[in-house]
Amino acid sequence: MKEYKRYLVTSALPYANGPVHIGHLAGVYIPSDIYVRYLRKRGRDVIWVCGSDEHGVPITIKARREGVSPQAIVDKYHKIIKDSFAGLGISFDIYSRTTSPVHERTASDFFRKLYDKGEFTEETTMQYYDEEAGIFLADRYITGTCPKCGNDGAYGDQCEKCGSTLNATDLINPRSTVSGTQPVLRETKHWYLPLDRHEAFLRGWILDEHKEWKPNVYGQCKSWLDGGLQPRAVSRDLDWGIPVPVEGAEGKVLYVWFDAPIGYISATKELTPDWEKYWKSEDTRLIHFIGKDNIVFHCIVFPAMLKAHGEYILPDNVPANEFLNLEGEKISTSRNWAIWLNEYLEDMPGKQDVLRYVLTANAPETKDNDFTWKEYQARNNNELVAVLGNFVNRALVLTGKYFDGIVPATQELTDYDRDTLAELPRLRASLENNIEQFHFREALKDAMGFARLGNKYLADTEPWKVIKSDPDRVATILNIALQITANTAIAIEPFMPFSAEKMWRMLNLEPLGWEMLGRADLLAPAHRIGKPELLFEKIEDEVIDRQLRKLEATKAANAAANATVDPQKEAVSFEDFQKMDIRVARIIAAEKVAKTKKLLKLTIDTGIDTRVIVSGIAEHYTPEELIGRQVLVLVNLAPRELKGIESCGMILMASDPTGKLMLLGPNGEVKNGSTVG
Ligand code: B3M
Ligand code: ZN
Repeated sequence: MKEYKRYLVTSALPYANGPVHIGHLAGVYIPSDIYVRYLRKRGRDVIWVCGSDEHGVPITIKARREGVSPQAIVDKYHKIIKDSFAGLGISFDIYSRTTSPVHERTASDFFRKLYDKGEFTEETTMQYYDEEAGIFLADRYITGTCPKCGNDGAYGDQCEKCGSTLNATDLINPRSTVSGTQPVLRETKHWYLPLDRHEAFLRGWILDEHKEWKPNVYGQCKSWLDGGLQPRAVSRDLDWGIPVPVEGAEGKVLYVWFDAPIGYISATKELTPDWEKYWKSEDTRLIHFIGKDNIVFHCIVFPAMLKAHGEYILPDNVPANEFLNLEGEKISTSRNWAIWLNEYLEDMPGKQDVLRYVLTANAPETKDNDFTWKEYQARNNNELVAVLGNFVNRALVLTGKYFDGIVPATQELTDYDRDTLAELPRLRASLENNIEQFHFREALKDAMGFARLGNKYLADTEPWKVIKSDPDRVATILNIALQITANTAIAIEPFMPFSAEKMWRMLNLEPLGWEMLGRADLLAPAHRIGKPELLFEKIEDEVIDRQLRKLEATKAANAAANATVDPQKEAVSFEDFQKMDIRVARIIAAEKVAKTKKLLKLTIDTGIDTRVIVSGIAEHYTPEELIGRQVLVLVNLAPRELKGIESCGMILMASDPTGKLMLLGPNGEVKNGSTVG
């Protein structure tokens, strides 16, 4: 492989129309943070840029819905996103935004350069227009039925169900998401990037020269290229975005996917006056971390733009991940089905590394994966607490107890000691290899391998038993255990920086560099270690149950929002209706029916008699809430037996679409026995 002098790492710019969630983290930000922390720790010249994607229709739609300006939306979410990334230890060198003046100028100049070089074509086409709202309907402003899979919620640019990229005019039965009306076709002029002109180049560059790309990335590129590339519009009729910098382009802005990737360049410019060294030298290795829905833009469209521009390098790799689901369902911003990073940080203070660990251990590297709170709990309790935390704690506490916190010198080494120490460089080699290949799940296993090795070593050598008979042997054992502890701290640092920092404090050492990893002389004899603290705490069921209840509440809210009322039943005659004898009655006693969850035994004064009715409302009302209330009762329903109790009649209730039950009664006091009809 080519030797590079420096690295330029980018991570997809999140849309500033909502907070980031665990899907974004697992797919993009945690892997790139691990990679960059590793490169820095190895002393490589690396910069890592990111920022908020603040243009495009997702932002204007949100603004319209909330009745505020797009600027207000992006200001709000840019701050939430930026702060929450920092809270999780995502260590960008810069987190910028695409409404920054540097970006507007950079993107505008980029467009102008391509325009002047004749790299665009101009086309006048018919596009959908909303006559009521008075706007052209780009991208997500329009929905309809996907021509490929029949999903009737497909957008004008993409079907989220089958993943196809669409043009608004492909949609069957198009509707405006602004007014709900059926749009009409109107003429409009736009600039297009003729991707077909770059097809031969892209084929050679990707299919021949980048066979090492991940199979999911390479495969997607190949199918795009095999399908033949089409010109793509790079402008839109919108009033939010960077104005198209040419004559006769009033009311037109750059397409968000044209300006957003240029955001990587602008952010680098804002970060360092040396930015050209990173973007214009073949000695730089450019790597884009993205999610799978962004592959075409980063592997085909942006490289074509960079190539057409002529001054910039192209990405050497684009390690895109698949998607993460949540409790078996697709994560969705619009359905609020997600774990939002800002909420996680509030709900689970001090547990940044737990999330980083779980999302890496279970990262959707080669296929879609599922996050569950139960797995989160199990990985915390069985791996972080029981393996990593337990090992580090034992090594430090025993050193405190037997040697007063002073690192003991080794005496004679046994074969087992030597075999154990020989594992250290082997684990290092595997860890490095996995990180360099973007196999972060495997790399994390290697990092945890140091702690597993130490745990096993202590369990096998049992210093707590040997101390009575052979304190010299224990000196050797604890020296080795402490060397493994320091190795563990180096190895886990890219993955769990907060815990690594704690470990350095406990070891009373400045963080050691990567070059020390694998060695057995990281702590000198006579060095005094610091105070042991707990690295991880067990997570109890109630903490997990609270999170699960939060998700259930989301489900209930979605169900209520989407619920449709039942269609009308078959007609009945007036005579049939009159057969039903409905009365106002009062509940005079109520108690739970033993061994059931739902049933209450109610004693009712119907005005005719006093009788018992068994009713399935125990989950909705307590007995105390019911006593004394007037309700409506169908009194001539044939009696039936429920749980051994004869129930004579039925209490009438409204049931809402989520299954919630509500009693009905007269609108004021009425004599019991009054008829209803
Ligand atoms: N904002 C899309 C997304 O979040 C987009 C990425 C831009 S990267 C230049 O999926
Ligand atoms: Zn579809």
